[in-house]
Amino acid sequence: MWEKLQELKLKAEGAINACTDIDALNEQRVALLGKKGEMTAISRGMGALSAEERPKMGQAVNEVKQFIEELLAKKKDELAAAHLQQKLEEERVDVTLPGRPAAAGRRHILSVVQKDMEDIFIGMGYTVVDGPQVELDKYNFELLNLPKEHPARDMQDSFYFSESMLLRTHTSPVQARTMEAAEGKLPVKVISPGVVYRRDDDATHSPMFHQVEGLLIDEHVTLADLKGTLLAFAQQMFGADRQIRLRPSYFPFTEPSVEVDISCFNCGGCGCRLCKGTGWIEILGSGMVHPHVLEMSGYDPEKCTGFAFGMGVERIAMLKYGITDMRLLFDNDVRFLQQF
Ligand code: 2NL
Repeated sequence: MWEKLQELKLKAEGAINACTDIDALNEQRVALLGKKGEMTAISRGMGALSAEERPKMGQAVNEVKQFIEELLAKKKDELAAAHLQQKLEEERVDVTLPGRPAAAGRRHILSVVQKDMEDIFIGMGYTVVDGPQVELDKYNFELLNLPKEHPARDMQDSFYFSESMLLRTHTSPVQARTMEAAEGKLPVKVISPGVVYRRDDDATHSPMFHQVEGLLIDEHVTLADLKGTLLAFAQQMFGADRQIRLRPSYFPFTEPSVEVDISCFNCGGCGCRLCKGTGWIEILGSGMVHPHVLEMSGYDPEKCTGFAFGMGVERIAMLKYGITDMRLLFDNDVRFLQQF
């Protein structure tokens, strides 16, 4: 029996050390120490021993049991450590590899153009002002010399919430609000960019579009100042060799009123398809602020004058980037938008 125990001890040591994974180790545990295992078989044989031998043998059995248990525990730790090591090797991450580029979004071309326009006027000392899109008739029409029943209201038929409230048809009401808030203080030098709404819908008109309007009020402001300002804008937006041309026009809120053309940036003024052979392209409307408009907003037309202008962001963007259908700007097809 003693020999059997020594044999088992040696056999167990070899078998446990030979295990290469946790399943094999568990099999060995069952085979060695389990109910039907070899150790149990030896223990059972103890009954045949004499009273003298039994305690000695019992101690020896316990020592071998403990020895095997320690071996099993040690091997288990080793296998677990090896397993972890292997996993770490397999799943190693090279943090120095370049990452996959994230699909970055971009600004909508209209936002880019609007920002470019803002930056040019900021560079000339203008402040950007903002206001509500749902406007009162008073600011959208009344204070801009468009009293009720004025025929010019027909040109910009509007979306009404009530008789006195509507979606703004231009950003001029922001400037009317700015003048009112300034309480006659000079100068007023602002641009008001933003979305506006009109009941129009075809290839060249959208019910929702964007405008940048500008307003300068001070002492001794003349049409020459307006011309210089718009020339500077045209050259920064469309190229340093652009010229501008002023044609008489009509707006209810300016007097005199002018429409402004730039020399064609495609042909340089010789005449081409873009400028329809004229050498000139219309980009905006402007004029000297009507004395009555100044008066209604708390400014004395005997003491100060001003100029104002308004232009469509869509029109400027289409000209600059050769876009032929305005609806492309609002379809949100990324294949179109990604070009800019
Ligand atoms: C156009 C023409 C224009 C104005 C806008 C304006 C604003 C105030 C006073 C006087 Cl508060 N005028 N704005 C003046 C002339 C023309 O816009 O064709 N826009 C797309």
